[in-house]
Amino acid sequence: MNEVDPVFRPPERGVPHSSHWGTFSVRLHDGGVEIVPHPRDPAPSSLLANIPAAVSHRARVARPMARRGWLEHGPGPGPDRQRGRDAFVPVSWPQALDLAAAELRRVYAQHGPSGVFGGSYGWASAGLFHDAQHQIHRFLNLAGGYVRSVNSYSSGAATVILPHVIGPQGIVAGNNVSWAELVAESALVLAFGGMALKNNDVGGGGTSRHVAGGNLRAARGRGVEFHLIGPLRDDLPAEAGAVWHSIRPATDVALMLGIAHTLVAEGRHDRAFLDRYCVGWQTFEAYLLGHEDGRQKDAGWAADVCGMPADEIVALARRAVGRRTLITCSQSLQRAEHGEQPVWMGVVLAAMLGQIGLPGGGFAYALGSTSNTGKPPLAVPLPNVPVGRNSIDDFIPVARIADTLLQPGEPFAYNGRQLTYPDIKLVYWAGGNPFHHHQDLNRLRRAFARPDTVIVQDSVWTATARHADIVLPATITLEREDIGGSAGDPLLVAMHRAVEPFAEARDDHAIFAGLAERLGFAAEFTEGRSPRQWLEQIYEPTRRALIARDDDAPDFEEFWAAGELILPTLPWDGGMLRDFRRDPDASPLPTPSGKIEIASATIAGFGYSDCPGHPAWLPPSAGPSTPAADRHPLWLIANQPATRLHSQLDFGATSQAAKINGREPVRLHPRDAAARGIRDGDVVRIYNDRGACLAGAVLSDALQPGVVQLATGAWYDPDDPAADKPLCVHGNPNVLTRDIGTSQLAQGCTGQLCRVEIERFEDPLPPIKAFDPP
Ligand code: PGD
Repeated sequence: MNEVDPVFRPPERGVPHSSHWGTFSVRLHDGGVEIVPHPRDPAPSSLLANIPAAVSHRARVARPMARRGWLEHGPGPGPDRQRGRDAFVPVSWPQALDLAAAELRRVYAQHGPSGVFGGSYGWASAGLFHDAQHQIHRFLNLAGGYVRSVNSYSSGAATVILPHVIGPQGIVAGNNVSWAELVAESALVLAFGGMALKNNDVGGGGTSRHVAGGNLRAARGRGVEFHLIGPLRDDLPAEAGAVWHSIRPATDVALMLGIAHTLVAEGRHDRAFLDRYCVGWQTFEAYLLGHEDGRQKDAGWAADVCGMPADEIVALARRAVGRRTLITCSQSLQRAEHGEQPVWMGVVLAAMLGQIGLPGGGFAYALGSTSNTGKPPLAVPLPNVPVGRNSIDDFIPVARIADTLLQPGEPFAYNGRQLTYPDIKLVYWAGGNPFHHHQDLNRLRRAFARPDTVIVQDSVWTATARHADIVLPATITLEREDIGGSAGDPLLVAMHRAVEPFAEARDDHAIFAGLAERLGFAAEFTEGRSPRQWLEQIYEPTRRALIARDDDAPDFEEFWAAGELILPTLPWDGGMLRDFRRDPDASPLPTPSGKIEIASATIAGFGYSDCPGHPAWLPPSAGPSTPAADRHPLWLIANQPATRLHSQLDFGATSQAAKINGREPVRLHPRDAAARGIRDGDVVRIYNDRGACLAGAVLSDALQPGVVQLATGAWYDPDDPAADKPLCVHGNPNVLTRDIGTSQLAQGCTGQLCRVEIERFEDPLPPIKAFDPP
């Protein structure tokens, strides 16, 4: 499929703009803003309809605020741990900046940079200059340094395991198998965790063309056979015409082992490929055949674990041989306990089929998990704001934030290293919402009670802002100028300002510039440039690269006036894996052996029981017949929402339209509903030992019985903020999820799965207050 539509014309009217979920233009009306999708986008996202509400919603932070207890008693949580429960007091901008600057000065003087947590994880907004992550890291680097976070909530396990096994995530999620190759070359796709279209709505930084649906249709039209493996039928859209193998949650590795065992038992694995391109086969084969633990991982064994009949496993293994088979692994699979294993085992299965490095074959991590994977890479660099250098190297794996705040000084393992949690006194967050993204929110509340000071910059009253001491109102992208672009999308967008800033909101850059001025490094932070001059400055390297290629290279004024620029892309060449396949000696992989590591001596050397030296079936600690499952028998899948990006714009039209009685919809199988006397549209209480929330029941046979699904992103809304374990009346699943790392290797987020029970909620419905300012 052609990635760049030759008949494309720039939008003729409206203010050009961009978001993580699509490029658009803004038309201004008396009553507000109208969002018009970019004409080049074949399948614009319904998430665009969330944007108009953001312009003046009551959830916007109108002016700087400070927590009363913090103002009156000074930094520190206070003996009553009032953070998140206390009242807020409005303060002027000069006051707010003076307070924040004085506290930064105090903490740096008394505790140094290792007392400041600036990991500040979060998706923020599209726009390469105002990106909150760039701004906060540039600011904190100049302020003296900070404890950073590494990896992401999206891909915590894969990012760490892949370099040990095959190479950096970029080569297996990026320049490896493209959509175009899938359409043209693949014969069979085994999609572990699927390729849900809702996830393809979103591409970090912006996306001008939503191509997944069209490519799936084209592939099916060419006869590509899709198999969806997972407990939710709609994780592959109808256009793929997939065979649905509804296995139990968290058992993909067992199924993969059953397929692998069948290949070996029938002599169908590609021994030549394993010999030439891989190391560690014998070690893994001994495990597979039960020489290690006396247990053959055959199809019968796998069937018992995953619930797919043994004869279907055998049939699937046979169908995967002798044709161009692509194994994909969604990000969701690795966002669970032992999340390293499905990624590693997916690579091993693809190696056993001898397909790695072939067009449309092998293993593709996260193809179909975001809008911008599987598209050709850009041929020129994107505009980029330098963030400078951090004076310290202290870091935490990003999903260990609550452990950090609760357990300062305690040791923990990470990727072969023994590290110590820092003693954080000041937390500064801009562009993220940990009370959306982190697990076990009641535990996170205890963690957020610990530091001396929490500063949050956001445009809206998220639960994170409500747990801060100083809240600084940030603009939304519509209120500022920027350049939109993403490494996986060819359109560079001149994001013009569409509306005036809401109330007293300021750009993150302006807020940090004001702090930098008080702290004595304003000139270093702004380099004397206005935001517009910054845009011109960061555009220049892209333009120079275009000139060097003899491509159309408009100057900044021309680009700005045109509203956009299509950047050249590189031809898809299969990258490092294809070179490796052609000649493994001349083009070794960047793994310790230079080959695909079916067993890893490095990982074995770490001695982690939760991540051994080869892929293995490690039963989840909340699996069948465990105390967790006995008490709360349903698996909850807390996945990405279809109606918003994470928690962003939960008050928007698309997100609100899906709510039931104002609550987030929870899907459950009619059989599970009947057993509990639950009807479609009932408000239900979902609970386990960690917490409870309300949600609106939607009965659906698109789920496996025993599985319920509640998307992330409903704003946390405790009925009684003073309680230890309040009921979230709105439906945030992270009050239920468990706060443990994937393993000692990656320590990634495991928010995807946990055990719950559900009952009808019979009490009077509590009001939703999440969108009311405190
Ligand atoms: P967002 O809702 O996107 O979630 O977690 P993340 O924190 O990224 O939060 C972004 C915040 O930034 C919003 O509050 C928004 O208002 C604010 N913001 C936007 N633009 C700006 C700006 O310009 N300036 C400032 N100052 N603020 C801005 C997402 C994370 O959640 C991710 S990536 C994943 S993949 C995880 N997924 C799961 C999961 O599958 N299951 C569970 N249970 N939990 C998850 N959490 C993770």
